[in-house]
Amino acid sequence: MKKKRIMIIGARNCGKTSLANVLNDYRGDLRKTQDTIFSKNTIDVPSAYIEIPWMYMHTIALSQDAGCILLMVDQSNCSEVYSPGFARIFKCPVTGVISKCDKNMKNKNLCEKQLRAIGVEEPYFRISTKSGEGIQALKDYLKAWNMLSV
Ligand SMILES: Nc1nc2c(ncn2[C@@H]2O[C@H](COP(=O)(O)OP(=O)(O)OP(=O)(O)O)[C@@H](O)[C@H]2O)c(=O)[nH]1
Ligand SMILES: [Mg+2]
Repeated sequence: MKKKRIMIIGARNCGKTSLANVLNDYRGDLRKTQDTIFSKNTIDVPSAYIEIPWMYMHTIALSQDAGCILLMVDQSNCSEVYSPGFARIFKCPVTGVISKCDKNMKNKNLCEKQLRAIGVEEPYFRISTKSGEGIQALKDYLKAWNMLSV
């Protein structure tokens, strides 16, 4: 059976690859690419797939290889990028992640509101790959789903 990975979806620059690197225990440079990146534990989805609605079908197709989805909103830049109810198009479980929680604390409630509007249920994970906040809690949650090895 094909390995099911954690699919990471989010807007441009929201911190998808940084989070993927943490979940893959990769400590090298932050590589930039427009392509989908399949790694040990993750599928890093290009931001174009959610910014352009007709590309949603590619996201749905990719999600066949996902055991769960992390849907990210960026606390440092809360522009609305998802259509209402977006999270409900997937068959696998969707978890909300608020990235860059070390920045713009004033946007905390707005990020939570955005996740609710796109159909993601709590709990939400507030993380910072810079300070490390929330990373262990997210890893533990993913381990409990058997999406990360111990
Ligand atoms: N302050 C802060 N910066 C972060 C955090 N995570 C990532 N960054 C920075 O945000 C920028 C974008 O990070 P990436 O991980 O490349 O984001 P991405 O979503 O993969 O970007 P694209 O693939 O280009 O859409 C980089 O400069 C990172 O160092 C975070 O938790 N806090
Ligand atoms: Mg990236």
